[in-house]
Amino acid sequence: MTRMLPARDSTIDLYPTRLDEKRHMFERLDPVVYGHASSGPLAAHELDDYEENGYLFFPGFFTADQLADQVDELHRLRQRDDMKDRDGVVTEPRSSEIRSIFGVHANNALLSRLCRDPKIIGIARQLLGGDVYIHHSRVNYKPGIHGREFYWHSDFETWHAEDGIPRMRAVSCTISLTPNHEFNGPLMVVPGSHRWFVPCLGETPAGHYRESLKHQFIGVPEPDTLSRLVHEGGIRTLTGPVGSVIFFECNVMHGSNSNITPYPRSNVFLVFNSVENTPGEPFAARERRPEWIANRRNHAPVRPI
Ligand code: 6CS
Ligand code: FE
Repeated sequence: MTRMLPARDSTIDLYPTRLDEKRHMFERLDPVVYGHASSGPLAAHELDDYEENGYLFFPGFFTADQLADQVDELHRLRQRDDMKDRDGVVTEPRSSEIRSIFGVHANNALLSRLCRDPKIIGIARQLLGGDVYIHHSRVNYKPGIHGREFYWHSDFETWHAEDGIPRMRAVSCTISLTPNHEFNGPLMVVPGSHRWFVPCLGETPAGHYRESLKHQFIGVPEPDTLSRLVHEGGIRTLTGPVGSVIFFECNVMHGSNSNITPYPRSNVFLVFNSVENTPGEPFAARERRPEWIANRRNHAPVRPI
């Protein structure tokens, strides 16, 4: 059973992390599913599945035809020479290729349309129980040959520590724009891990996001904790064709391997947060992250197109 807390004070730190001494993981204090089967596109068994495992996977949610324009856009953006020096564009750790472009829900007409797809918004609203806004969005390119890994982490741990998101009431959504094979660094999740909060070791350095978006060392689990979660829940590798969609709970432990194949693994990545869970001051960092990664200005509910 999830322990529920009646009071809503968004300045109380319920999930202490970035500590100087190891603390054991503990059960989450927030619900996993906030809505009901009657309020959206997901059936009761899908909500139960999400509650239990922390993610839902829909291979072929969109057809490749439906995403043809977005796939073209992905290649166009990558080839533009003026992209690399912009705010919100992150390159690979050991090459100048683009790793991520942030803010695509706001600054790219074609991709923003995809981000407001009625069924995607319907699912996010149903899981989070009402109005949602986008905390951040990005394209993750994971280029061929030089695409480096995303080490194991819980997204919520970072958003709580560095962005001041108080509670676990957010969901990440990825939409594949290339096939995600078992060999080109697809998403791996640890089913059931979302039920545990894993406090992490180490103070957040100044400007941490510049480093962590390329290679994350702070805000990651200790090896023994990761092993425990994996021994309990196993690992699922989410592979599928262009147009596959994954919804994963903000606190599920996940990561992806590097891509040394010639096949890029590119996804649109969206973070939906409940309008009742907006960020305050960071809980474990000295400074706020920039707007392009932690939206504090526009919490207007996303409206489907
Ligand atoms: O920085 C973020 O918001 C997200 N990105 C990474 C690589 N790790 C933490 C979190 O998922
Ligand atoms: Fe993540």
